[in-house]
Amino acid sequence: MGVQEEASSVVPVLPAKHSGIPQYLFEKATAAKKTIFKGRTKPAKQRQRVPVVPQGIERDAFIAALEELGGQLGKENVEVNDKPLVDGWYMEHPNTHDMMTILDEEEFVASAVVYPSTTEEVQSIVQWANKHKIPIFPISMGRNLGYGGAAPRVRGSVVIDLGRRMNRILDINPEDYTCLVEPGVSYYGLYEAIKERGYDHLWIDVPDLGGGSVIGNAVDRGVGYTPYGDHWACHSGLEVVLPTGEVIRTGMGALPGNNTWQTFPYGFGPFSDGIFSQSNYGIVTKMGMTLMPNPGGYEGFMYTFPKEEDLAPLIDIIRPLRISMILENVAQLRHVTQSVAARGIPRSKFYSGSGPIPMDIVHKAAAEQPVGDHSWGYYGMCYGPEHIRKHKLAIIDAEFKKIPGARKIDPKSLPEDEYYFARERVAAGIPDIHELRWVNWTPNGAHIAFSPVSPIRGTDATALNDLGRRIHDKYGIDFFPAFIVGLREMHLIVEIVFDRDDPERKKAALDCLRDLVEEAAKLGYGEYRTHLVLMDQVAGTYNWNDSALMKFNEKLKDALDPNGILAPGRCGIWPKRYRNRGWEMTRESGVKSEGNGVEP
Ligand code: EUG
Repeated sequence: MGVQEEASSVVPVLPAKHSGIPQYLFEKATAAKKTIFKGRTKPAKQRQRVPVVPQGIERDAFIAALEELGGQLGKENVEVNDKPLVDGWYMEHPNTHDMMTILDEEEFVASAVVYPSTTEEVQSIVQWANKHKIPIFPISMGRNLGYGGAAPRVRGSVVIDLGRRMNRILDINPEDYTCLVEPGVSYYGLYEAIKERGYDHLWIDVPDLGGGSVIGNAVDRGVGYTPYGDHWACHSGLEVVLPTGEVIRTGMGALPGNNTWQTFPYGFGPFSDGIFSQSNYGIVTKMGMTLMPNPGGYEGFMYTFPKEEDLAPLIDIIRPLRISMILENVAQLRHVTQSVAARGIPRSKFYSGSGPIPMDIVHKAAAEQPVGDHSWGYYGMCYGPEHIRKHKLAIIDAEFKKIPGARKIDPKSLPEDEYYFARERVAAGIPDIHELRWVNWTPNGAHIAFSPVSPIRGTDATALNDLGRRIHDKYGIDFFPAFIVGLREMHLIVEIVFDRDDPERKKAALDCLRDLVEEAAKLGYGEYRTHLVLMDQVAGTYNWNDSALMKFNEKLKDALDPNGILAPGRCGIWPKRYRNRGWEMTRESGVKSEGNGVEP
């Protein structure tokens, strides 16, 4: 049997394809694609469980319902998912399943994908779903990688791919520094549009990889690396289709004729936006986003620290500097193992044994790299004209050098293709694709994240880092921690890289994640975001006062979505029709993602 697919086609480019790469990254993306397919051994597989029909409706009735929907949207905008599950890669990703699945690949799959072109069509899809009681699952771009990608939580949901036909930039306002976008606008696309219009005074904030949807990332509360790194905090105004088909505009958007929708997020009355992030209460069809002023200069910097134990004192040095904005951006403090992997060289070139790669091998590999050996690397950015930067950089230098053996890396000593420069671009709001490289660590490289939050404190960093190391060792998994430093908290992002064609390593990764979530909760730590497979478990850790918060969430769900059609189970919120029927995924339920039917 041959490999699942070949790297034959060219990488799709913007603006011809809404999910494409900008021209300036074309060669880099082409090279990335080649490397990824070089490491691919996963064979082409026959579909195992077709047709996919969601529970609660008979097959014939479902097919008739899809035909009815095709009549409304046009046949070409309703696709049945009965073809092979092609994983593709980052730039050519599927919208039918999780390309990095940790379960059997037939678990989290769509029954069909539909493509609305307007908010009105989204409303009609929602009305259709209510009429037939069919679960629907909206995606914007479908690049929520590490957290489930495009896959629905309930097997057989009809995925609404909003991005393919709703990808307009409705406004870029160069005076207010705001924009208004549809779900199919990626960071790549927004960046290109701003350049094209000559708005050099406007900056955007981008995550590590720029292919994600600006809306999708914000509603899942993703992060970027400029001072505007908290995407949800920086949005202003939503248009939302409710699970019963009505459409609302939040904040100032409720006032006809306003010109404040993108500048004042709150409007009047309860601030509703929060319930439409990390939830299943509505489908966001438009979102306003604030843009950053070009600071008039910037300078990236990197420091390395030699010892594992430098983590705690360093974090305690970072905290006051970050809160006072001497450290201005959402920076990353990365462990050396991930930095070694970020060269894109497979792990097998360094180590062929089982169990986690020994640290002496990692240090030896790091010593041969341009940055040199270290345990922790801080990637930061200073903004503004030179005389202002100088002042801040001097304070940072004096503080960081309190750690014995701290080294400031001179960017001029690094080759052009070094990872450092990708971090620098990202912290300057220039989208990149470099971060993908460590996925080549294993054959058929996939990743899934463990993402707890803590205050910016050395004791917390150590507690989470020790916990992570201990549990990774237990399962023989390489440990890739990176602290992403917000204003008063840190997201610890631990990426588990695994071979998605190796059932034993997939099981180890899932068992490891279950332990991590459980043990972190015992210490008082919770996740900021999670993968479909962990949503019930993570939601279950937020259980203060007899799970009062989940009871409240369920009350909202039942009021807003009485038929339980919208993204059932997303973020652990199950509608009444699914409750108490074994749909939750926990350690006990193993790898089975479906429950036993739904209420008629
Ligand atoms: C990263 C990855 C995440 C996330 C935040 C940051 C960066 C990785 C996969 O999830 O939630 C380098």
